[in-house]
Amino acid sequence: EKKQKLSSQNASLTFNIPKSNFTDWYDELMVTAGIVDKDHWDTKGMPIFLPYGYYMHNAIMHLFEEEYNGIGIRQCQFPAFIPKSFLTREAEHVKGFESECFWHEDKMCLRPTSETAMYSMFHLWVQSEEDLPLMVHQTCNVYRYETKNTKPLIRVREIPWNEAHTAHATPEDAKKTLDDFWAIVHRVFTDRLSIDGLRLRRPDWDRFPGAEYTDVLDVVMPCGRVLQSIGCHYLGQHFSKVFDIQVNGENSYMTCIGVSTRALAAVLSMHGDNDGLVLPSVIAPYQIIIVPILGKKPEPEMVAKLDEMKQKLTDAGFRVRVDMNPQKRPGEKYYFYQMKGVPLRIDFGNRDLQNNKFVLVTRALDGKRECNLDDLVPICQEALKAYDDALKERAQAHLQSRIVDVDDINKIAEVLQQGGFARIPYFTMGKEGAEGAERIHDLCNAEIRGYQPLEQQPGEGVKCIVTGKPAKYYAYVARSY
Ligand code: PR8
Repeated sequence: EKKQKLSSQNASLTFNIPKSNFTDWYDELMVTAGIVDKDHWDTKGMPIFLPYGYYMHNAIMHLFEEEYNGIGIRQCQFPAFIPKSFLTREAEHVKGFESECFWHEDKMCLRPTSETAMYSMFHLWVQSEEDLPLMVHQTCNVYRYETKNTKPLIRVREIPWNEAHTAHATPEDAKKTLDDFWAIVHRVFTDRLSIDGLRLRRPDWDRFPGAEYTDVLDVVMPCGRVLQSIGCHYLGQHFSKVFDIQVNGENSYMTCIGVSTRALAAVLSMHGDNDGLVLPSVIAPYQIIIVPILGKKPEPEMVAKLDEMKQKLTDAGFRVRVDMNPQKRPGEKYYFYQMKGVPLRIDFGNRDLQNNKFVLVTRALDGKRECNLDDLVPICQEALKAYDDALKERAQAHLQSRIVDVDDINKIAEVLQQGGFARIPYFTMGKEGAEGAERIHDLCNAEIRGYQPLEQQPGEGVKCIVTGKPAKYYAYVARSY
């Protein structure tokens, strides 16, 4: 059975796990749709990225790379091994990461993240004012010795990602770059990938090791648990002090941001449905599949027309395929491409050839339409835009429906039954708040994920629902991956 699944050419594959059973749906779809192979490689948390899945991850990385290049962050590539003496230099950083490192006996580790590698070079590259800001990014793999349950794309030990790192002369300049990062995250996640999440500032007890503060993008998954899909950190001078990155005696102010295969996991989970994947057009390996309805022996006229259609669509910038496989019935092909999440399908038979028509079916939206073949390109352009917009609307409505205000600690668990966030008034995000967070955890098995830095916080008279003290923040509580 496994062997059969490996062949992505096998168009008889259908997918029939309801999304309401999210864990099985996700695990099974990863394999059936050809995203990863986790069953034939015996290393925990390191699945093989198959071409269909890798295309999409790579497409997301390119979206970020282009955005970063656009604001002058230049791409580079550092070695995967980090000398122990570098990793251990920033005290909090090493404390946070040493148990997650794959250590090599030669006093090195595989990078769990690249601050210490890059900043040991920033020390050399920053000599004078002209060298600031120094901004680089790299697309690479990092390695973390994850001990919790691993899960394809979501929690892996070899993590394909992109990380950007910047150093600035002033805190203002560094923080402006953080604003740029969030604008980029919005453009990529919301405008292009049609998904949405909450930007949250993590409490002090849950910061990135070595950061002054940490902002994340938490996406509510279909099962109701949240997934941290972006980590964006203000490092202040923590690293520049110990790596001696300075100009005229002033240590630099630093930032970093990382985006991993979790972005793809969020996209696939959010948009998919009972029939399989539903892909936003920007990452779909092919956006249009043409399924001809052929007789035993296709007429030359038919073949020529299909070639012409494919060419026209390709010239207009679409990624298109024609499935000429005579072994499979059109019905089998429909199910297969549905499962693969191809946004648009064109059915084309002899009758259509004679009438100068084609039939257009949009994935996940209702209805089949008969269209005039002369309008092939504009109709596909419109249909694809409407499709991406519909996905975006659906995702935004999903997020909004998953935020519920709660004013009684005993009601949090009930609200979290349906998943998403419970928003509670809370007294602090400082380290002294950790105890109350633990109480919440014990009571309802959920975490304080943080507060929205751009949201209006509670006014006078609002009380923390855990301690009864004046509430300074609206804290978002959720169960997470
Ligand atoms: C940093 N330093 O490291 P971060 N599997 C998949 N994705 C993961 C995993 C994993 N095991 N662990 C983390 N991520 C900073 C920023 C350079 C770049 C994803 O930050 O530790 C999560 O989405 O927050 C996380 O937010 C992101 O990588 C960046 O990791």
